[in-house]
Amino acid sequence: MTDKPAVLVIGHLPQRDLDAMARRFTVLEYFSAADKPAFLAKHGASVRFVSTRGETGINAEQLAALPNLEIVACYAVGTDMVDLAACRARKIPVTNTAGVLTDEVADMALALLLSAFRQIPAGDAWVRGGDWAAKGSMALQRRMYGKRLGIVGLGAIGRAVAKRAEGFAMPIAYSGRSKQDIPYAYYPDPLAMAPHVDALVVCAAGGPATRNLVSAAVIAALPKGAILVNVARGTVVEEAAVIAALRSGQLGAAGLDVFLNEPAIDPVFAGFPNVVLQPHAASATYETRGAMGDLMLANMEAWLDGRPLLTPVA
Ligand code: 8YV
Repeated sequence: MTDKPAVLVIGHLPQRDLDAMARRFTVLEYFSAADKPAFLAKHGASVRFVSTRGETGINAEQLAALPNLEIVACYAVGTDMVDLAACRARKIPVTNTAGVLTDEVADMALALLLSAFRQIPAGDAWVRGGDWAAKGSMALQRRMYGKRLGIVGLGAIGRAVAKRAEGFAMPIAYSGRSKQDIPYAYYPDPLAMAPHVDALVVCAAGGPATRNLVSAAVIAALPKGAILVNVARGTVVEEAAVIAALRSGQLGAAGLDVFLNEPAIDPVFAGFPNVVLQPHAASATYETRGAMGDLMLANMEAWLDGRPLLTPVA
């Protein structure tokens, strides 16, 4: 028997975080259970804490199986996969890892943007595959610096993207619910912004409020050949419209870190040579994932010790 409180670990975590958690909690590895309903039925009543990832969240059915749950701690900034309404109804606080991954995700957005403009992976393949020696120089690519950038969602990550893009002399526009005290061009929605930018970077939070925010109409309103980068959530863009626009050339290139149905994404993406793909890895460095694990645990320990939560989600 142990008097450590039980934490249900819904999303897979690095061993370092499981070990750190085990010092003060009884770790229940739901993520590796073969029969998840049976695992919940067996342990559900003992669970006081939940740890989950952005991709896994926690749904109403899982919540219902945890009658003594006190808190949900997310290893992510995005909590769109957490049933926040159900948590609110039961007064279960939810925490995220806001702040510690902002710059990492912004770095990935710029890497994807540069890769898409300059077709870095295609150049790499050109060298590796022997085309350089056999056929000579590869086709010219497009310049990035000085091009007009539109940011969909100017939260912390959007602002970090803008800061970096300033270094590339890119005039910056943004769309969002409200105008901010910031010297970038403001548009109330992506549709109004689209004709005025050469590249769109999607940084808006996921969830029902932003589903298909970057719609077929938005994509059609971009200048022909525009570039799309998504480091937010697959749900924020109308994916079928992205695929159609890549086929037609309306989108000239794309850099995508997030998709619908991860990790079993639409296989059509792998067939586009001008699309740079990442496996939802924008925050995936040792440094940042370490900081995310530490912050998630710090929130759990704060709750256990009766101290204020560090990063509660409103
Ligand atoms: C992570 C993320 O890939 O923070 C988020 O919202 O999507 C990413 O940082 C993920 O949540 C880690 O599980």
